[in-house]
Amino acid sequence: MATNKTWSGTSIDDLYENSGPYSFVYPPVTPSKNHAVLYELPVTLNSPPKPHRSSQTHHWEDNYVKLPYSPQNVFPIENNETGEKILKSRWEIIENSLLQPIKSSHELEAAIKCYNTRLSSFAALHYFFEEVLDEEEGEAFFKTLLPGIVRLALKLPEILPGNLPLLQKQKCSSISLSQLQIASLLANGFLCTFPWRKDVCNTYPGLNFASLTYILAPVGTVTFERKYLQKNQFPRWDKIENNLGNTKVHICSSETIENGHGLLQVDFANKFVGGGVLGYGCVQEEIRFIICPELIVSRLFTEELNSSEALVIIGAERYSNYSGYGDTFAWEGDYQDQTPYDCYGRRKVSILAIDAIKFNKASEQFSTSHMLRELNKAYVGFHSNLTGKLAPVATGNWGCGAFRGDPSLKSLIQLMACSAAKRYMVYYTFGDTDLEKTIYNLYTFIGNNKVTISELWRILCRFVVSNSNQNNFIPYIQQAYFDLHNQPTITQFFSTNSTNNSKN
Ligand code: AR6
Repeated sequence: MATNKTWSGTSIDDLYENSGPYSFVYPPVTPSKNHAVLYELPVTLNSPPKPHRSSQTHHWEDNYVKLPYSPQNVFPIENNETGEKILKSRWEIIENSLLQPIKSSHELEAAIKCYNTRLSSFAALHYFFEEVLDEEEGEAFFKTLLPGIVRLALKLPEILPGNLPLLQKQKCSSISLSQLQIASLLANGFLCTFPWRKDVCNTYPGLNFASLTYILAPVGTVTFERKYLQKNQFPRWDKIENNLGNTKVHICSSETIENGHGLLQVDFANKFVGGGVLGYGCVQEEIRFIICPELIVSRLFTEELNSSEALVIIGAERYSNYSGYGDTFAWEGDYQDQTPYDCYGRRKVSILAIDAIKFNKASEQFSTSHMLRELNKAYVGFHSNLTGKLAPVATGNWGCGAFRGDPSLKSLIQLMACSAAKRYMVYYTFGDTDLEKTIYNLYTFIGNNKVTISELWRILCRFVVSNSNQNNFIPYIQQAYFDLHNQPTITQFFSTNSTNNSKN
């Protein structure tokens, strides 16, 4: 039967339980010690939410983002006559420099270097204006777009008067910001007004920022939630008896994660979220951050993720279409995001940043400690204390590109984590139809044999012991399963007849 079907397993409609993509639960926005809400509630979506003012300001303290307009942000200036150094408000210098007419990338460089002397080369920015943009585009940038970015940046004290805490290691905490606040922070990032962070230099040649045309102020909000679990909060993978076949799986070779509407969409992250987005990276994470630039602001306050942590971002809007990948990546115009809002003004889209381990040698990933780390990392991202219908996970070859993992192993690890976290899984194979079949066959085998998490875990661990060749991984799983149950042959692999199974 010839068919153009590009998916296997459970249908997407079945995963949506026939109530469409937007019927899953979202965590509430309730201000608390662990949830900083930087705007006033409730959100109306008629105009940008009003900023929340704090009674005490913490704009220059260790556990907070140091905001450039803080009076404590000072800059040494030399007195021309006496040669003496005096401290001046850096925000005043920023305002004075940026309000001068700026007509070229060289003038922009000079303006920025008045208040940020740590920056080195602007060569890429100059190259972009001189060699990539045509004259008209360059003029439009300096006439219209740049003054808009400057205005947005300089309004930061009004737009974000509250305290912006850091999402620090080993703490579960959340920040909710309005889209306008994020835009203003990004505008400041673009203009390098955060002098105390080295990574801000990498803003160049990030002229993807130029696509941030916030001419109509966005009215929505975004929540950034850092998730952390302590050691004793993880499942005992060698003990849980969940039947993996009960986890519904949809495997698709034609779509990509960002089109998994309503699902918990995985960002194949770096432990420094965003990875190379402000530098030279252009793979899954960077592309996601470029098309949904509100994600970039997470870099301001999200401390490096450790192995039992994840970051979830709810509500980031998508602004761009794209084509290609890596070297062939190209911007393909505006994307009109039609995702509906939740009752807190957030687009109903959740993005989960989890960083896989980068393997130098393929065989390393089969070590028990590495598999355990990856399982726990996926689990901390997938699990939720919410009651209600949890969104299925939209994932794929997590850790299998730049980080050189093996998709078969990673698909099993993610299946186990989904099962333990009580979520279904959508696996996008990124155009790979063979992988679609492989994963479907593995999953069918697991389902037919009612393989449990603990059984699969033990089988995976033995693979290390037997030190088998990585290419034999899939036959190994199947044979090891039969060995575990003393079944004589390997011929029953994909039998749909479960009466052959040793369990019932
Ligand atoms: N949807 C589904 N699958 C995708 C998509 C997509 N949109 N894009 C890529 N893939 P990679 P990693 C598949 O290399 O190995 C970044 O710099 C495709 O098969 O981005 O976890 C981060 O900041 C691709 O080969 O993720 C980290 O530093 C595979 O997913 C580092 O890369 C893996 O994509 C993470 O590397």
